[in-house]
Amino acid sequence: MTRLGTPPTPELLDPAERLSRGQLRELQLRRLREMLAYTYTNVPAYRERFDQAGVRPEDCRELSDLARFPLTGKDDLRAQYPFGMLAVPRERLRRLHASSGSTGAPTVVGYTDGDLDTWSGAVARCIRAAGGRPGDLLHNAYGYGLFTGGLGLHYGAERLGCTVVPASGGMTSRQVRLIQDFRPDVITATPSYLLTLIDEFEKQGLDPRASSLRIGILGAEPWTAEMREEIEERLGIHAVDIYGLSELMGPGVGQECVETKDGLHLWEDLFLPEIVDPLTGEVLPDGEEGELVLTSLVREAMPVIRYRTRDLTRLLPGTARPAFRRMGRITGRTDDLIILRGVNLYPTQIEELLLRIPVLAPHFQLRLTREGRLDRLTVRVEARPDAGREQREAAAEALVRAVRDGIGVGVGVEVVDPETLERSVGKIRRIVDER
Ligand code: DLL
Repeated sequence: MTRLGTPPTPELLDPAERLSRGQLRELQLRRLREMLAYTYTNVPAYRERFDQAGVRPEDCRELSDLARFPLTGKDDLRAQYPFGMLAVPRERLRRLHASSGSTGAPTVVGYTDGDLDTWSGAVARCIRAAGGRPGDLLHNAYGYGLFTGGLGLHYGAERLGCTVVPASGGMTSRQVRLIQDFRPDVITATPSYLLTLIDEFEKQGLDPRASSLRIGILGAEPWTAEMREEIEERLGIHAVDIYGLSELMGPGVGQECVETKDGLHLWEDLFLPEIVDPLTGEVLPDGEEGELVLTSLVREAMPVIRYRTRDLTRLLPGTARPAFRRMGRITGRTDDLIILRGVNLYPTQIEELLLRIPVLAPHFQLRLTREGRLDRLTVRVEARPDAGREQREAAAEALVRAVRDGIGVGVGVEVVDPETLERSVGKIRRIVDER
């Protein structure tokens, strides 16, 4: 494994990263109370919702009082499309981003100068926690555009003092060339796109492990510990997880520290996390798995109170940054839940199982079909390049067994030739629903 950067000395950290847990909680309460009042005054849609629920900003006297306020869903934001959630006049926005809108009206996110500043600061903090340092060369392969990944990482890296290569997603063979020629230290990409890049290195006859890269900052989609191992092994880097969502800002809500690699520290001076039961909305204690709900604590253009992320995880105590709680790896999104003959399963569970079978490559798709009244799931997965027919058959059987024993449901497995499944250039779509 490549050398691990030394942990940042205290003077390298942001003032907020040096707070004690007690000081951080005081800061959170002050900011939360201000944020509730600001939102109530400036966003009519929130004022109505608070009034309907019979709560006023001044009812929040301690952090746990937040549970009295209504939850906000994606539909609440969509209902205000495009600018109804803004707390400032449109002229004060410096930038707009939007979610893809593949499942309805897109959600629009606006940023003031102040918001862009907060965002760059948060992302700079992430890159540093991942082991990046001023002066590093950073190859940014997140997509540029309305998606927050490209520009979010870009300005955060500049803020930290890195040299940024704004590669964006796609044109993969050229990206390999740029990496060979510019010799970056850090790469930022979705894990699925980084795999595409690693494959391209090999296709060009290059050894990915011989590249200059030391660190990968990977996120925007669910990935497993097994996928981390695959990427670290093949590229010879430290791969760490970054989390965020456009509704709250973009990338930079949470980051895994390279020295511990034990889940993502949430920057709780900027975002207040809660975990709720996805069905009842009831707040769950730390350690229990449920849906992550986030409240912005520092935001001008578009404050969000108790936003339901649909992401499933749990809250854990801080480690490398002791004051900040961590969240476990996201196990899945409630939207990606597959219910197969009564059994719940997420694509990450399949990823975990198939990567333990050496003949299978980390490229897979889950195809849902219906036969009569029965739903059927077929895992289409590529074989590793050198696998023979018998090995493939044995691997398919092994995966069927692993899913039956591990998840408790029968699936079909089709092991396909290398390079037959569509490659990711950004966020990968694992589920193909043909029902
Ligand atoms: O994906 C922001 C981002 C860009 C994060 C680059 C990290 C790196 P959205 O397009 O709004 O924003 O999608 C947000 O992506 O609710 C999760 O479901 C998923 N997601 C993001 N990061 C992770 C992660 C960006 N590390 C949605 N692990 C979120 C698992 C993630 N899922």
